[in-house]
Amino acid sequence: MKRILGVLAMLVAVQANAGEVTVSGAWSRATVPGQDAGMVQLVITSKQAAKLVGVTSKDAGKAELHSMVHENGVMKMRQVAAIDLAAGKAVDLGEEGYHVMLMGLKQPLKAGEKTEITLTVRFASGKEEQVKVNADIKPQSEPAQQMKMNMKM
Ligand SMILES: [Cu+2]
Repeated sequence: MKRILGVLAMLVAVQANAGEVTVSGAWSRATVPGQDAGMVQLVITSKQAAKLVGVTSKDAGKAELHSMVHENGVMKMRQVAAIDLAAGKAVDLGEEGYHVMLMGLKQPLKAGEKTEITLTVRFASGKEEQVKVNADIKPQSEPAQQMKMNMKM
């Protein structure tokens, strides 16, 4: 019994040390020649109520949080200051109409490689957490991905 309690205590300790924020399924599409911007999609979950308030990228001159909105039948992208993250809820940026925009790419996004972004999450307490994310770069022609992009755009 003591041993089991010890194991449980260890598990609890490991969980407490884990970040408050988890990110999964981060991906971007490979760029075509001449394209110097890219989008990253991901699913983010915060244990506490928080907001995604910023993003940086070493691979791009500038990274921003963007929304996509339909306006008179035209899809427009806009920078947003923050994206709400309800406690414990997995937020799929794509499904919510958001994406991370990479502008002024320093090099093409090549399929099979990864691009790293750093997200800034601000909790209700005001405390912030930086979350490094490696997004998989997928080929242009991957059917499943194209389908997804078509649905979003
Ligand atoms: Cu955008």
